Amino acid sequence: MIDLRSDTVTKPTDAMRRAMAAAEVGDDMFGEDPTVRRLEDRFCELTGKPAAVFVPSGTMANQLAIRAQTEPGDEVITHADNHIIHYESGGPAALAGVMLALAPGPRGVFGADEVRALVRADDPHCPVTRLVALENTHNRGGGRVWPREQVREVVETSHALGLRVHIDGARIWNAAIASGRPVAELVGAADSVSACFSKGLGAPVGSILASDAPTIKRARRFRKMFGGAMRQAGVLAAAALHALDHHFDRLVEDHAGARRLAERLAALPGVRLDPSEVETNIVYFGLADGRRSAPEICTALKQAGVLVLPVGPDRIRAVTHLDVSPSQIERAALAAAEVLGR
Ligand code: TLP
Repeated sequence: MIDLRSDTVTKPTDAMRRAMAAAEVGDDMFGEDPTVRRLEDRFCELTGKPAAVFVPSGTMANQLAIRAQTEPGDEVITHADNHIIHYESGGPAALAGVMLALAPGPRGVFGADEVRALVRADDPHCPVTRLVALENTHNRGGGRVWPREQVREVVETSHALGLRVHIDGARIWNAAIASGRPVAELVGAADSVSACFSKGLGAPVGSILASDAPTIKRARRFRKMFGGAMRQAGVLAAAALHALDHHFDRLVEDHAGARRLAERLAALPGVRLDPSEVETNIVYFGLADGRRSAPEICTALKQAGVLVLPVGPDRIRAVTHLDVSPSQIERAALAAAEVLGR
């Protein structure tokens, strides 16, 4: 099976497993796991933020960022297509008790104007707008990289309005490789940033949140409250450190593979896709002719040995990663030609 459903499906390599087995560990709840500390320090260096906390998942990193930077009843401005709305089980409402104000914009990106339009007046009738949350790369936006200038504008405008900014950087690594810029530059003056080691970097578990020290202190309390404080988590942090050392630069291969796949798909009848929009490792394509639904096409592709994800009635997602080789991408394109050409 060629599994293109997500970059979360990667399995730890033998070298990663050896690094995990050799990890020095301690009780992280007592702040005594040296490998977790090393990973948190490394992420601080990468992002230019003073403090970080290792967590089990990207969802928890985002939810801690929201909970730590808001109070119940506050409002968070975010793009209507962001992961925190669609795929975090209603966490912002359930865990932080916040409202979400939805910004429009092409493929997951919005600008300073949208922030200005959505920020609430200082009026006791209204919720308090407290946080702006953006996502880079943007998952449902087809792995789109936020233009750096636009991040800067949104952050500056938000700060001028007294709002904090969180970046869901689950795939910030892909954004860095695609734009050729260091992570710290992409994050800029945003107040918090999360990132995942368990997606394109290929670690089995683990995400992280960086911010200023008081925010991370608060996030650590909520991590405990949400059940995400771990003990000898160094075995997981070791996988993440190994991933940063060995799987970061190679993301360029995933991006090339996604572009090749997109070009092949775009040439098929009834497929709606602009390959020039594929900047990183995520390819979404639409089914234009209405003959078969996305779930039907996905079932047919599965029978041909290729797993992809239906995202709605006429949209499908394919994601490249560490565990798909160039020849497997070629085979997936051939299978798609066979299924969609029928
Ligand atoms: N996304 C998963 C699914 O939940 C859709 C995927 O397969 O892409 N932020 C972004 C932008 C993400 O894409 C994801 C995972 C997360 C956060 C959450 O990470 P996890 O799965 O570790 O909770």
